[in-house]
Amino acid sequence: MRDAVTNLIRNYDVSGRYLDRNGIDTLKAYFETGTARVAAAAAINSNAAAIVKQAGLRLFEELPELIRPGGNAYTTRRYAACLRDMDYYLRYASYALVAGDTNVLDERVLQGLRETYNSLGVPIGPTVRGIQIMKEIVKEQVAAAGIVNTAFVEQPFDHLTREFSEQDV
Ligand SMILES: CCC1=C(C)/C(=C/C2=NC(=C\c3[nH]c(/C=C4\NC(=O)[C@H](C)[C@H]4CC)c(C)c3CCC(=O)O)/C(CCC(=O)O)=C2C)NC1=O
Repeated sequence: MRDAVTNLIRNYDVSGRYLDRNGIDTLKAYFETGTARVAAAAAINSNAAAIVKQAGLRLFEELPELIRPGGNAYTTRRYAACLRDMDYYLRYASYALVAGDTNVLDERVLQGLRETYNSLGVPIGPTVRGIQIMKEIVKEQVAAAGIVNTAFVEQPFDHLTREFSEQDV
């Protein structure tokens, strides 16, 4: 698992270089957004259950067939599994926000997930939609916490959906 700093150092160490202008600029950008990253993680932490619940409601309102007989989230057990998955995405996204790096998502979330979903018939498109809905809700929460520029919040959610979608053969 890597964060923005260890990732940068690793890249320079591989070629035995001191940190040059690019490296320093990358570090500066990371530290300058540090307080906002931590505040975003705090906002997610104190609203996590509500964010997941709200995102689930919006998703099932948009795609009601998911919770009808024959839908993948039909039955209480699968409905709960779906919200639990959303909670995983949210929690790991909060880690990635603090780390300033999406590596934690690759290692802990995305690895083998597509295969699992395919074998269980969990539809990827609606899952991606659910992740995007969570992104919107989190951006609202982070803005409500007084953070002006919320663009960085999009990164982990977009990484999850991009990776999920790209591996689609
Ligand atoms: C931390 C990393 C991690 C992830 C991400 C993870 C996901 C994950 N989701 C699963 C199931 C599932 N995932 C869903 C999710 C959904 N169904 C839908 O229709 C919606 C679109 C969607 C919710 C947005 C459902 C319904 C199941 C149960 C499927 C079944 O058992 O038939 C399973 C199969 C085993 C189980 O049920 O626990 C895994 C491994 N597990 C992990 O350890």
